[in-house]
Amino acid sequence: NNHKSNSRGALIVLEGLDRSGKTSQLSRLHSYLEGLGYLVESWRFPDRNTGVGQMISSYLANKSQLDDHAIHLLFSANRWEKRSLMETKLRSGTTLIVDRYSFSGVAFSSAKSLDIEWCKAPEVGLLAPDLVLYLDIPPEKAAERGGYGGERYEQLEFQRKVAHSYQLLHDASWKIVDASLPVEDVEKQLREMVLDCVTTCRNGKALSQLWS
Ligand code: Z5A
Repeated sequence: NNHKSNSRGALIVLEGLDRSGKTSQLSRLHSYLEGLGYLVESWRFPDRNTGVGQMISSYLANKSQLDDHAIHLLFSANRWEKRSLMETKLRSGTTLIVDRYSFSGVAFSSAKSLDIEWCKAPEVGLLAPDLVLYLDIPPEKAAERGGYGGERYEQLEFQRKVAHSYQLLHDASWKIVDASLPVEDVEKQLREMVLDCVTTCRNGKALSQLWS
C-alpha cells in the first residue's frame, strides 16, 4: 500500500518556454504516478476557469489590453485563489503536477522589463514547489515545433528574453532537463526525479513557502 497515513503529496511544477513539451510530459507523468498507485492531479496556470482566469485568457488572446503591472497581478491572484485548495490536496496525500507557476509569472513579466523583485513580491507566501522541472530548449528549436499559435508572447524574440529571465530564478529545487530530446527520453529522466521527490515528501519533508 502506497498511502501511508499522514503522508503528504508532492508539489511538482513544470516550467519552460512555450512548446517545450510541458503539457505532453505532464500527462505522461500523471499516468506513471497513477500506475504506481499514487493519488495525483494535474493542474495548470493560468487556470482559465475562474473569473480572474477569464480576464487573463482574454488578454492572452489579444481581446483586451491591460497595463503590464495589472496583468502581472492578475496572474498572481489566479494562483492565490487556488492556494488553499492546493494545500488541502497536498496535506490529504495528493501529489499535484502543475503546468507553470510563479516562475512563469516572474519570467514573463520581467522579460517585459518589469523589475524582478517587484515581480516576485506578490508570489511570496504561495506554496513552494518541492521540485521544479525546467524543460530546457533553445527558443529557435521550440519555435519549430508545429509553429506558434496566435497568442500574445508566442514570438521568438520575446521567448528569448523569457529564457534569459528564467535563468535568474533557478535554485536548489530546480532540475534542468534537456527538452530537445525525443519525448520518451525526456520522460525517462523526469520519472526518476519525480519518484524521488514523491518519496521524500511522503517521508515527512515539510511544506514551505515561496520566497519568504
Ligand atoms: N504566463 C504568464 O505570463 N504569467 C504567468 O504567471 C503564467 C503564464 C502562469 C499561457 O500559457 C501563457 O501565459 C504563456 C505564459 C504566460 N505564454 N507563452 N508563451 P499556457 O500554459 O496556456 O501555454 P504554453 O504553456 O505556453 O503552451 P503549450 O503550447 O501548452 O506548450 P507546452 O505545454 O510546453 O508544449 P506541448 O503542448 O507539450 O508540446 C508542444 C508541441 O511540441 C506539440 O506539438 C508536441 O507534440 C510537440 N512536442 C512535445 N515534446 C516534444 C519532443 N520532446 N520532441 C518533439 N516534439 C515535441
